[in-house]
Amino acid sequence: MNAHLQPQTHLHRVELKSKDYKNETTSFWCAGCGHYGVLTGLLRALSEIGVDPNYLVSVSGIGCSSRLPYFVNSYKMHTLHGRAGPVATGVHLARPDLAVVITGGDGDGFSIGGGHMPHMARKNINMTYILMDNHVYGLTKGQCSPTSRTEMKTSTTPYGGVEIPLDPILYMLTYGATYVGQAFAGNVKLASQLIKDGMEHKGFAFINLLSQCPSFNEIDTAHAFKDACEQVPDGHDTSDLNAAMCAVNAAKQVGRIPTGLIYKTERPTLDQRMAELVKHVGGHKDYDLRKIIDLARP
Ligand SMILES: Cc1ncc(C[n+]2csc(CCOP(=O)(O)OP(=O)(O)O)c2C)c(N)n1
Repeated sequence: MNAHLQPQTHLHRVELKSKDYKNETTSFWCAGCGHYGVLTGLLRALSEIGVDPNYLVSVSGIGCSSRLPYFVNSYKMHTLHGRAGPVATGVHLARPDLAVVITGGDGDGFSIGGGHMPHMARKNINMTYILMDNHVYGLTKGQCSPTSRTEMKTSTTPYGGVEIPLDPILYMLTYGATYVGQAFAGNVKLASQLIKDGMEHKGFAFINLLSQCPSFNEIDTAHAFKDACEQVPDGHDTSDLNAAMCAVNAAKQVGRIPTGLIYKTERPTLDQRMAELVKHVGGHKDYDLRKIIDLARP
């Protein structure tokens, strides 16, 4: 097996400042957008880890949030709406020695891309997913998203919503993500800490960053997010799945948003399991494609 096809055991590291991870493209979100906080947090985390940009791939779908890779000094793939996950999975399986970071919005991840989310988590694919959760479709000018609060009036829900919002944290806990954290995007210190730990974690790391949209979400302002966010209590056992779910539910019941590291566990990753399987069957097999096609013929 080529060296670069070996499962990733460590990140390739260099010593760089966070500004070195910012490329020359000017970031072009609206003034006051929370996505700037996510970008700053990511750049800081990359510098603290010292990720080598030559071994870093940022992948996104479509949305304001999905523009983030444009601004990062890394390899990047700006893919189809909702399809960052499968593309990133392909990158990771082809080159497990690369660090793969997905960034995208709540619409991209949980509407059109919703079918992919549980599978990245349950397969424990060794990549980091940063959800830039502004509770609205920003790029297309303010439609309701799966994380929109019911009372929020949008262009598609002018009288308020008729559904309860999806909770990305409970969702990821349910489907087996092995690292789950949440922060307000304006809390760059916490956001970068979670991203750093998530990228160093071996497995699927999901980080929900609550990011205000000053143009199309009037209720979840920076102040509202900041006020509602509450660090999980001291002594919270981050290795206990039930405790994690209870902590989230308890906070939600009193209108709070739990932040910090919510859950972390170790489980074999997809690339580890695939490597074990290949070893078990005695190495990669050469298949005669013609025979397989013939077998599939009616
Ligand atoms: C197949 C397809 N359907 C719909 C769209 C239109 N579209 C582009 S971005 C977007 C939603 C973006 O919202 P979100 O992912 O929450 O990101 P934000 O812009 O809020 O950061 C939609 C519906 C599209 N580009 N492609």
